[in-house]
Amino acid sequence: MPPSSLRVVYAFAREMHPKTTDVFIQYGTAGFRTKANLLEHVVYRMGLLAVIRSRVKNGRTIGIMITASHNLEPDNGVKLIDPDGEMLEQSWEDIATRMANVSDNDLESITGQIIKEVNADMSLKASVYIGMDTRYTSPRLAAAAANGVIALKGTPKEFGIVTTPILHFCVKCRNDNTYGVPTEEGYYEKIVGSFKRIRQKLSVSGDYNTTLYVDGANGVGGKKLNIIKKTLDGELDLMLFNLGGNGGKLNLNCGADYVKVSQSVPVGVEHVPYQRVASLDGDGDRIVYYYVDDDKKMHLLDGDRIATLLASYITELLNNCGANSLKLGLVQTAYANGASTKYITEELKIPVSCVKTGVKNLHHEALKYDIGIYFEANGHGTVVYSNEAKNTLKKIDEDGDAEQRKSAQILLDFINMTNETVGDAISDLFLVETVLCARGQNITGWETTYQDLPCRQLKVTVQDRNAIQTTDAERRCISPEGLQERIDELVCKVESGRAFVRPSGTEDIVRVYAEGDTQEVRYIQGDW
Ligand code: G16
Repeated sequence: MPPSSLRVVYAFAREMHPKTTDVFIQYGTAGFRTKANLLEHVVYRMGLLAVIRSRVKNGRTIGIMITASHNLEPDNGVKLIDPDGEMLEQSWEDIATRMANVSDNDLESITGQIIKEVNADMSLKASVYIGMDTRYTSPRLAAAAANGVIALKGTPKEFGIVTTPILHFCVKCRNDNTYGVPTEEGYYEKIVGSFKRIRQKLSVSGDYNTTLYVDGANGVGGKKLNIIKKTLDGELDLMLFNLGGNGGKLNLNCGADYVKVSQSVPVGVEHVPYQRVASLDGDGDRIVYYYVDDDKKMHLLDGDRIATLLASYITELLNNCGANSLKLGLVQTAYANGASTKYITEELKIPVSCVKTGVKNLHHEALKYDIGIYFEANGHGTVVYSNEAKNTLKKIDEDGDAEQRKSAQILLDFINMTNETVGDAISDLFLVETVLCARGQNITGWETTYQDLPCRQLKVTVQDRNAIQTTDAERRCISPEGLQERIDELVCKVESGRAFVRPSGTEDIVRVYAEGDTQEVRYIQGDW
């Protein structure tokens, strides 16, 4: 594409997606997120950037997802997906921020500069997959993204309403056809197909029952489960709630984030004592489980619990098939409950690392292991498996004895059922249900593995959240001066106490986390 053609970049911007605000916007924990009416120019520019990125990657497909995931309906957002289905490479986040904030008048020249800096060959083909969540502002933004792609002569392909993980999956498959077929049907075939295959190898026994209640957060995840439900052949009986009808609002008093942060049951779900419920978030990339007891008390089984459940089951299968040489590790963030970390290191004897919030950070750390399990406590996570791990298991499936082969086959199906590109509520749901079924376990059995330390999370609105800066995987605060000392003073009075503050990268707030040996501690300390 000759440089003179870049004029069209400005023309599209001015005529169709002008920048109408001077509010600075930054590529945060999961892309750009803010009020939907401030985003159209940003999304258009991400269409441009996706084409440049595709050309830098020799024409491999890049993804653009329009979503603000767990945020409430008035917000929206956009994130880019790299060719392997992973989040955008972090060194490009600054480029994205530069491009999003420049004036319309300077857009043409900045685009030209960026093309030079990243050495993009603009004569190559470029392919961009675009997906969106169920927000009413999403179609308009998806159209802006497609216009950005067209302005730089790339080829957009629109997937309509999909979960974020489905789009990640399709991008990966488009660039690596050994992973699967890059369509929504291809996703169901791989994930749900593996679930059904594995279930036929396991008999439903013990305390496990096949009924699962689901809180769909009035978002896309529940809608997709409604499609899947009809194909499960009785292997799992899904009772779906919060599917977006009856005036239910996206993520409002429901969904995984609400359940985890408020530690309350969502509205819109029928509650039967001891019935396990899976709660998804708005774009289907997070999941937590819970149940209520006879006293209507909610018991939460969050991302830490899912991580430990999967880690212990995979370890068991590895032992059974004699593949103990494979290195398995778990990745968490500062939000991980201290009791879970203790259980993983002392009982499961699995190495744990702690990284900054954001699945992009956890994912890369997990890739250092042959089998890396990563979960944020908020229910965002998955498992990644190295080629070495996959090949070892395939070899055992060919050469091992009957017992070893059986475990290797289950593990190979388990791998196939995992969306390795990113945290995926639907894939995680099938993984959890598989483990519970294999163990004949109900949700209270799962809960007894360890006891969470009582914890509390708050959102605090401040004038400038970026005044707070952190270090040590966000566990310590280095600015403003004196804040960490004050936290330390309070925490040292509490048995098993731990607390930290950090600015959110998805909402205009500061997050505060604290845990201690009893829930009452928060009252002793006063204003929690
Ligand atoms: C996104 C990220 C998660 C992160 C969450 C909250 O989730 O993908 O990794 O934990 O935001 O981030 P923060 O605390 O910086 O606001 P989602 O589900 O909203 O995409």
